[in-house]
Amino acid sequence: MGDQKSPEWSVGNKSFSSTYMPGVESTHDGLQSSGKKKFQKAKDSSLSIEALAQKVMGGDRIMLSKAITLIESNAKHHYQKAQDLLNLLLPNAYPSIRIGITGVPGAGKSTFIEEFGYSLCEKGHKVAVLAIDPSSTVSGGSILGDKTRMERLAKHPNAFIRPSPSTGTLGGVHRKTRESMIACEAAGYDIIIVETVGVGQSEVIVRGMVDFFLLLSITGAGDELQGMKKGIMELADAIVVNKADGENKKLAEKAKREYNQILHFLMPATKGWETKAYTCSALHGDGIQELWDTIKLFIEKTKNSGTFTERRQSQIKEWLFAMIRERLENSFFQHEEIKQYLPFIQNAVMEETITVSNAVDTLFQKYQSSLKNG
Ligand SMILES: Nc1nc2c(ncn2[C@@H]2O[C@H](COP(=O)(O)OP(=O)(O)OP(=O)(O)O)[C@@H](O)[C@H]2O)c(=O)[nH]1
Ligand SMILES: [Mg+2]
Repeated sequence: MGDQKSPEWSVGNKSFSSTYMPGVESTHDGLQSSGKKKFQKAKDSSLSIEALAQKVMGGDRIMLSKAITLIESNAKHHYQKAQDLLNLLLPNAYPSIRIGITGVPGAGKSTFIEEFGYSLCEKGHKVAVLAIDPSSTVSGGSILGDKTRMERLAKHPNAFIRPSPSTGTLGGVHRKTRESMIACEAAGYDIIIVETVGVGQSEVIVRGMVDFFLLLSITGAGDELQGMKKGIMELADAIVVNKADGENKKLAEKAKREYNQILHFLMPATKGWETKAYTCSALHGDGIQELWDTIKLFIEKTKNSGTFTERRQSQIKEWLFAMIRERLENSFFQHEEIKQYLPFIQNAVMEETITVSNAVDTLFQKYQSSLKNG
């Protein structure tokens, strides 16, 4: 299995968020290990978008992988194909439970997802794991990296694991993950787990695309760090202190109590749901069932109260507006006249010969008049 830093369809030399995982030996995740011409092969087989959609909806994991590769592609000519595909898949998306998991590097996310995902697969659920790692350019993130490939889960016939698409704009990664989620749901996956490293803005992005958000924590973080995490704590529907085993068990119980005390004063992330702290040992599988029971109760409660649907709708609305904003911004900054004119305006502002408001007015006049003319 030859690991590589970036698949062949990536643009330029952009490094990838993690080592690109060509897939387990059975290639059941659809990523072939030859390294080269992965997407090319899909094209060579001249599969139409309709046929690809049919295969995805039939639960073919290799085709689901190809579909996601198409969705993640940065190539312009893949964009329309991916949108055509998604239009076919969207009406057939299975009603799923979307769970986000975050935690600092080393908290045990991969170990937890492996254990949790495996137990759900054994119960007959179909579990898809997607990863977002926009922080990787800073931290060299290791989501689904060499160490932990969730091999046991990856081999389960009910599981599908997909590493992070690429670094790049948060908006881009966001779109790709949301659209990949739709593809997984159309393939019949009823539990979608989105993993992200708890650094930077990624938690907010993941919170905005899942029903239940879980913060995986470990002991020894100290009061100072807990204070820092207040923002993240307010996003979480459950805080799980992992590694509650051996000598660490007592400390984990203590951390749980402390978290519960803090949570008492925070705004809950979900209307009508009290966020609580739990302990677990992902390594030994302790506390995993309790957590699943908690998630099931959460889903039942929020579905009954209407909060579940409300949140999904507001998430989709936010996605729409985020994409509009992103497209407007690109349209403005990539506009030829703006590109030429901006450096001069910028200088003028810095030299304080014109005001910022004046500068913005001038730029927008140019932008809008060129839109009208052409
Ligand atoms: N004792 C104990 N160790 C654990 C537990 N869960 C994970 N670990 C260990 O903690 C280390 C990190 O676990 P990972 O699952 O790779 O953590 P991660 O959060 O995915 O880390 P990154 O991918 O680097 O962000 C590994 O050595 C695990 O074996 C647990 O419940 N108990
Ligand atoms: Mg990991």
